[in-house]
Amino acid sequence: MFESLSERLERSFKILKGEGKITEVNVADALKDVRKALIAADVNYKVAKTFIDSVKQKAMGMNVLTAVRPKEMMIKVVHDELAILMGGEAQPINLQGRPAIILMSGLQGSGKTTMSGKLAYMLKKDKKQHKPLLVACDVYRPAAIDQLKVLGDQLEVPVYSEEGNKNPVEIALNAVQHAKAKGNDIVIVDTAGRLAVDEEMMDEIENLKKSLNPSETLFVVDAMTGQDAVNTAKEFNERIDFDGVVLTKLDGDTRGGAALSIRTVVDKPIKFVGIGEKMDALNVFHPQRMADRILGMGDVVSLVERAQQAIDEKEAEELERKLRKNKFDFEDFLNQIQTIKKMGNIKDLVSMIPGVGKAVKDVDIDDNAFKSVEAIIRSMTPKERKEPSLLANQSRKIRIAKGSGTTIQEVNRLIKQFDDMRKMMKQMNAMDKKGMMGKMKAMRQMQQMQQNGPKI
Ligand SMILES: Nc1nc2c(ncn2[C@@H]2O[C@H](COP(=O)(O)OP(=O)(O)OP(=O)(O)O)[C@@H](O)[C@H]2O)c(=O)[nH]1
Ligand SMILES: [Mg+2]
Repeated sequence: MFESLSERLERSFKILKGEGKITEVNVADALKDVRKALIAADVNYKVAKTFIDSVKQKAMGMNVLTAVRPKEMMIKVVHDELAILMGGEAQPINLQGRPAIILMSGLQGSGKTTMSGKLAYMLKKDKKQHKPLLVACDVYRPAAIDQLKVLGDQLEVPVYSEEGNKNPVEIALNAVQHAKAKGNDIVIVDTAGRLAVDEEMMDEIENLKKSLNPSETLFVVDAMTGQDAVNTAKEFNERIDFDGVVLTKLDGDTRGGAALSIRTVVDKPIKFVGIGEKMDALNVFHPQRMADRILGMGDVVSLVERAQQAIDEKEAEELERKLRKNKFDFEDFLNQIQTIKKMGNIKDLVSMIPGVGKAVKDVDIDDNAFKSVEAIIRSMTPKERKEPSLLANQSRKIRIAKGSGTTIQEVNRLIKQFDDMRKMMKQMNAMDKKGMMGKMKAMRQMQQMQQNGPKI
């Protein structure tokens, strides 16, 4: 599903390729596919429709900047609109009150207990040095109390529980008194979940909310449950009017479309996401990042922005001119390496390229890895750099290898790579004369070649 979504989006935006202006006709076609892709990513169909309508309105008649093609422009419009729909900015939790009370709610197995622990850990580590107290209000399963105690021990956070007491409201109120006495400034109340929404559970959580008057009531939901997550959120919200959503298990194979739907359907901010079982696997929710994830295109937007900053327009034009005439030489190669270096950490950069992110996660890319390539080029005479054909001469290669502290094999490999790249750039240039993405592809190719190339 991961791949099919990005591919589908790529395809839908491709329709716009070569169009000078965004018009109703080309946008309608592209957005039809985007809508399907959103639904495949678990976005509620009504939400997807409203979303598409607003993107269409924004995109229509927008004059396309000469530097950016309609396709790229559309990606940015869709991306920004997704982020806006999800709340734009990250929303903090409310910690007013002495103690501040955080009430956790949600279905069975959604991750309430785990998230309670994660929150306690985050707050304890915070520079304000909070002293949280965890409260076990799951009165149905003795194991639930033990689970929280184990977490508390591990985190060195106290856990309040009352064996035998079957009244969660009483336990919670007692816990608040206990916190006051012990100087705990935050009380995190973990509650019992049910397999599905039922009256008993709703009554219980409603009573807890009324009696405790928490500063923050969080609804915890498993992102893997897709559309069900939206329905559950709606039902909980109608009953307890929660303050924020926690989306757990985003480390799984889910696109996160539920985030967009929940935000739109219940109009409550998503505040945290859970990304694993460990206690530090908690992130503050960032709408921008979630938009990247839903689009599944890596961070195309910032990639384009960073590329635009680093590449001097004039330089780029000159490079294109040379490419057209097939005059790309080692001097230009060296310049390209400098440009890539200017754009920042190579691994970061490569991982932002759509479809590449996952692949390079475990690959070790050394930022210094260009060093030997640079050394080899710098050991060439200016004439050799301008006329790579001179390098067919064996004694020149031996001299360059010596000068750069490399071997003749490494020099040979670089020359071969350079030839391959020239061919590839020529082909690409024919396909894509002006686009920024074309240049990005060229750089990506260089980086891939570099990975296989001589190592220092
Ligand atoms: N991969 C992953 N697993 C998670 C995450 N959050 C929780 N889990 C796991 O999901 C399972 C259920 O989590 P709990 O925290 O016990 O869920 P709960 O809501 O307290 O469940 P009940 O107490 O039965 O209502 C556990 O195995 C957790 O380790 C997450 O962000 N990622
Ligand atoms: Mg639990």
